[in-house]
Amino acid sequence: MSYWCQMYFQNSVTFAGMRVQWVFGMYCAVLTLIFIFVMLSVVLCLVSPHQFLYAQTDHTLERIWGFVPLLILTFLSWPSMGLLYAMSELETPLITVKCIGHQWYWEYEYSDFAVITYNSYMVPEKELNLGEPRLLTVDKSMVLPFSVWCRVLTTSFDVIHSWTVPAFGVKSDAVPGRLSESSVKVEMPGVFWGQCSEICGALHSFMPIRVEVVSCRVFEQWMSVLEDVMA
Ligand SMILES: [Cu+2]
Repeated sequence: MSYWCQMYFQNSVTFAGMRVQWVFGMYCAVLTLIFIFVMLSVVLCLVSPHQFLYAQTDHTLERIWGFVPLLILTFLSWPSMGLLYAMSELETPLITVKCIGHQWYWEYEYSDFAVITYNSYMVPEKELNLGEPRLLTVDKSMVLPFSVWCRVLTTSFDVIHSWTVPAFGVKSDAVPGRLSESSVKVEMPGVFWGQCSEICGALHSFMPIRVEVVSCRVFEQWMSVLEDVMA
C-alpha cells in the first residue's frame, strides 16, 4: 500500500479514509489560493503603498478583512465537522475487536463468537524473512473481514498509545481506563500496516500494527482454528 519515497497518503481502503483525503486536498487548494492572494497583496503594497495603505478614509477595508476570513473559516469547518460526525457514527457492527496497547506490543481481543486473545509482537530485524518489511512485521496479525462493519475498541494497559492504520483513515488513542470506539469497513482484502502513534516510551517505534483483511469465510475459518487452539 505504500512505496519507496512516497510523499502523499497511502491509498485508502475505507470510505472514511477517502473522505479524509478529499478534505485534506480541498483544504490544500483553499490554502494555496489564500497564500497566493496574501503574497500578491504584499507585493502590491510594496510597489505602490499609497494606493493601498493611505487611500482609505472609512473602514470598508477593515470590514472586508474581518468578514471574509470568517466566511472562509465557516466554509472550511463544514466538511470537517461532517466528516467527524460521519466517522463517529457506528453502523451496526458485526465484529468487535479490542486493541489493547501495552509497553510495547498490541493485544487483540475478539469476543463475538469465542473469546480469543493474543499478543502481537514485532519480529526483530535478524529474524525477518526475505521481503518482510523491517519494523512493521509482527508475529501474529490482527484479522478483519472485508465489506463488513467492524467496531474497533482501543484502550491501554499502561500509558497512552495510539492504534493507527493510515489506509483505514483511523487513528484512535488508547488511553488507560478509557474505551475509544471507531468503526471500520474495509472495502477490499489485503495486508495493511500501521504504527503506534502516541509516543509511549523507549520501544515506541517497535510496536507495529499489521492487519490482514480477508473474506468472511476465511475469517470464520481463522476464528474456529484459533478457538480450537485456545480451548
Ligand atoms: Cu507508542
